[in-house]
Amino acid sequence: MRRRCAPGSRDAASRQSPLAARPCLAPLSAYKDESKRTFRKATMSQKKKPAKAGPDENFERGAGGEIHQTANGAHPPLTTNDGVPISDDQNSLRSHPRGPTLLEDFVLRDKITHFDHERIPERVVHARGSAAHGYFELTESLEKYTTARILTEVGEKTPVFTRLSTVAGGAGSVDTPRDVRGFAVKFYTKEGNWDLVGNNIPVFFIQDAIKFPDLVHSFKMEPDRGFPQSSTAHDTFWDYVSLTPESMHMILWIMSDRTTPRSLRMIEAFGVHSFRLVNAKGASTFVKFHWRPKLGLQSTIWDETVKIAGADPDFHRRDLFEAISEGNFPEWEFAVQLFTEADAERFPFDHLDATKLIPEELVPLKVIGRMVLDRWPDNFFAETEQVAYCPTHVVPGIDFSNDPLLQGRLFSYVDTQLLRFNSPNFHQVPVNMPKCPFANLQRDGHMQMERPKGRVNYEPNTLGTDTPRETPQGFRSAAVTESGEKGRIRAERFADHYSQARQFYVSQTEYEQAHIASTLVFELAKVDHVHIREAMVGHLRHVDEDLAHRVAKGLGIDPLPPAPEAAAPVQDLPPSPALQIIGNMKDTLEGRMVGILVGDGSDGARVEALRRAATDAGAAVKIIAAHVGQVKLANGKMLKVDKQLAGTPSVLFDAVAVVVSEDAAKMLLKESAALDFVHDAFGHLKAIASDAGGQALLDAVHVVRDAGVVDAADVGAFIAAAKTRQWDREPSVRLLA
Ligand code: HDD
Repeated sequence: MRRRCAPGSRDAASRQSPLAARPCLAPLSAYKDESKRTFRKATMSQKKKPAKAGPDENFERGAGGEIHQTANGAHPPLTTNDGVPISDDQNSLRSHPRGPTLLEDFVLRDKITHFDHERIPERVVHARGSAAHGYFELTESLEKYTTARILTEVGEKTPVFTRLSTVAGGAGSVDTPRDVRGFAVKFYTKEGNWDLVGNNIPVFFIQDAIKFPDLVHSFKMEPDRGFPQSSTAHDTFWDYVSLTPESMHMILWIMSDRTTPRSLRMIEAFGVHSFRLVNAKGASTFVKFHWRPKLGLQSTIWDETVKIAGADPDFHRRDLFEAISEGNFPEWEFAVQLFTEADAERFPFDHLDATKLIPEELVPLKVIGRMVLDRWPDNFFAETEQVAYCPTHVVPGIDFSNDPLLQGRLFSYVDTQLLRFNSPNFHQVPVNMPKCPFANLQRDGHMQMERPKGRVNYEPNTLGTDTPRETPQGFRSAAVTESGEKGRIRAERFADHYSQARQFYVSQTEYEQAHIASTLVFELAKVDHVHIREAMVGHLRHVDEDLAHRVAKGLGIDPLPPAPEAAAPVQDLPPSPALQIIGNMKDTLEGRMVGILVGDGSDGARVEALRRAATDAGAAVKIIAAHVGQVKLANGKMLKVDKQLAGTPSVLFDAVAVVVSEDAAKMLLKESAALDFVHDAFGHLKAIASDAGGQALLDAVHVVRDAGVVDAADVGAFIAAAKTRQWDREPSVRLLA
């Protein structure tokens, strides 16, 4: 079992390297006792004796100068998938040193075949996602309404796995397109897994699942050209939407800054549909589920979002990873809206219609728990990619409503997992497996991992002494009386497509309304077909005449196109401030990021004061300079630099400070990244602190002092301004619709 090598193979490279003294014949003595060890044992010994970080001594040079790593006590032997030890993982088996590769090379084929099959089909929607482990803790019991233990056992911590995603882009797309964010939570309860598969928007585009494939086809990349990758700003989406008035409410939401979140830790999320809670007497109550971020809502401005996509395509994933790694665990309140059938009758809309929400002012939120994400997955593929959420996964005490969108989802998710895993055994993948005992008589199938014993695989039976049996505590559907005429009929009350879209718009602050109008102009301006733009403006006339005017002006449409006939009268519902982002923001630096731009000669005391104040207020602080390494401060001390300016624009921060000497400022005036740093921070309505050197940069890009542009010496003013965005500045930096 000795590896062959060419004669005289101690080449020049190996003579100069620390590996040079080693003979080229690999001393397979390293393996000599290993053949008796199982892989499992090797892994266990690895755990006991952690590997050193960085290269260890067990390296060999091969004939071609390539590096071989050999097994030792800490590193188990490399094997094929059948456990055969591998002596050479760098050279395929050749008929002679310069000859063809031999088909018999099972080591090569084992490795390449597995690699070729590394991917499973990506999710048709929500392909790009990031996930984390954590727990849910109940703080208030819903015992009156449900038997579900997860909603009745106060203080219990239930493990969860939560995946946050964009919808339209592929798995490798950027984190920050304008898009809905998926919010899927798998609760590993004592009574089985409960999957609550929601979004960061409380309503949906369509009322019936049968429309879903058309909706998705319209917003994904266009089939002939393969773009845009993850954007709705194209003809096919708006063509579909312009012919689907029921989507208008969701359109208003996606045109708002809800779809440009600052961080996944700062999004609100919703179960969307009405579900049912069922109590011990079998009585049911309707429920809507809500997640509210502890850090408050925070979004980015479109120009900022666009630049983040270039500066850091993994912006949200990195943010989540870093927050969890640093112990700043993201947290959400869990709240419910509870209402009866009789309450629902009085609503001015149908709660079974997923294009409608229940305003908090109508049915207040009751906070009953919290979710904390405190552990990043060990392996992205095994967990984040292979997690399989299905709205069908409910536990006793929770049941479905007749929402036709939900009813269709109940079929779709299991079906999609069967395609992704090519197996009905996807529940056996560890991330999908219940953490409570589970047993049934389903058997076999592709990639079966279990080894059931005995001859009885059916029930009822008399032969099995320990086979699983039905239980009175098992899941029971709510006993609901259904009657009516069968048919492909939509309930009449689903016909009101504009009232809640109007309510959403009039509930926003004037800044948010301007962003909605500008986003509509931006998106529709990317639509080539003028008739589609006009049709959209027509719909907007039902939402708000002023909004329609603003969008028409931005698109150069004059006169206003006629509004299409509305299927139901448009109601003037009372404004709901709970629908704002600005109203749900928190004046805080917690979970935020502050960047301090420095250079040689910076005032060290000033930098330190800013850093300490921002850290004390809960922010993470990064020191940025033209180069990484260190800068020499005015007091002669050295300061460690975290990030290089060219790769760290201000869009990555919530507030910035520029503390540079006047000499350093002269250099930075020639660096466009430095000018963009302050210019963008100003344009994105962020707080800026500067000293005299920093002021030179501000002057160069015509930044004028306002409440958010402060002297670096006034640390208190900087921290106060950094906790929010300077909305009043916006009209001076941007022409909004
Ligand atoms: Fe869906 C994935 C959320 C309507 C069909 N959906 C998926 C994910 C989320 C949502 C968060 C990603 C889960 C993950 O991280 O793995 N979907 C929603 C919400 C909807 C909704 C909130 C409306 C209220 N979805 C919806 C309909 C259908 C689907 C109407 C089909 C009839 N959704 C799917 C799917 C996906 C999916 C094709 C793709 C990957 C997957 O399921 O696991 O089955």
